[in-house]
Amino acid sequence: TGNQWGYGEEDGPSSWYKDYPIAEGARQSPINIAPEEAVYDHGLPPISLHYDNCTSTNISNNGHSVVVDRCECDRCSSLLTVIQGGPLENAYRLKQFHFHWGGKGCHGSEHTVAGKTYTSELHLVHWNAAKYSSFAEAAVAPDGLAVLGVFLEIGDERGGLNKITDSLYMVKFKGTVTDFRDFNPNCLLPSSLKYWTYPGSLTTPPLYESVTWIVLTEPICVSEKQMGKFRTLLFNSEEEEQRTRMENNFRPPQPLKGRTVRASFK
Ligand code: 1SD
Ligand code: ZN
Repeated sequence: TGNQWGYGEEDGPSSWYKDYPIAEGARQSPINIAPEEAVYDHGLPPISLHYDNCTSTNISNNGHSVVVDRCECDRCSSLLTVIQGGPLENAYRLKQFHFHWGGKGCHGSEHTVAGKTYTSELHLVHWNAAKYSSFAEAAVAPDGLAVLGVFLEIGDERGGLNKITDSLYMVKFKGTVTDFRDFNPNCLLPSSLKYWTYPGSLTTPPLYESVTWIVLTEPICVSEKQMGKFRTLLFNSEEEEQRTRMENNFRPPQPLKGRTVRASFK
């Protein structure tokens, strides 16, 4: 029954531990970030991001979120699309990005800041291709993944997001996928790259404790209309009779268990 997890009453985050006992592990994500308790680390370099326009990517509905996947062919993999610096020992390659969001209102993020939730959270998932030979191998290693988290809040429209929201009608159902070309995730980043970092996990089953989290402090603005388009997606496949809007696909904050959150800024 390993694939039966979701965000509903029966199969939601509070029941994940039954199939995935690591849900109660020592470095689970997300967390509430308490800015007062974060430790400024003057030895933390800035992060640097090099994202190119990957020509062949696709966008899909995996039944839990909408995901933009990069092509893994040699040509695309040779392009330098990486995050480096900050807490990372080497360059981590971008694999995919996806979002978590709420229903109407201002909850939906996974990480919270001093208890504050945001409307949505973007995750750019990278893997340590310098050390591991595949994403799957990296995903189970303590230093295998680096996920960059960006908060979204309601305000002016974010032009760069339209290319994504305009494609969502194509991936309304779970299991659907369509081409998504020439998109550069740079257009979804805030101007400041100030961040918090801590050791954590995937926020969805299998909840592997393999993620170095890098959460940007500055949110980006998106319009209510743009967020509304995410909520037209469905958790269900076309064959299923049930139709449940894809929303509230976030895991709530998990216990810190003695971990230190470091800040790149004073
Ligand atoms: O939710 C994603 C999940 O879709 C998958 O991409 C996984 C990586 O294989 O990462 C999680 S998350 O921890 O980035 N939320
Ligand atoms: Zn995520």
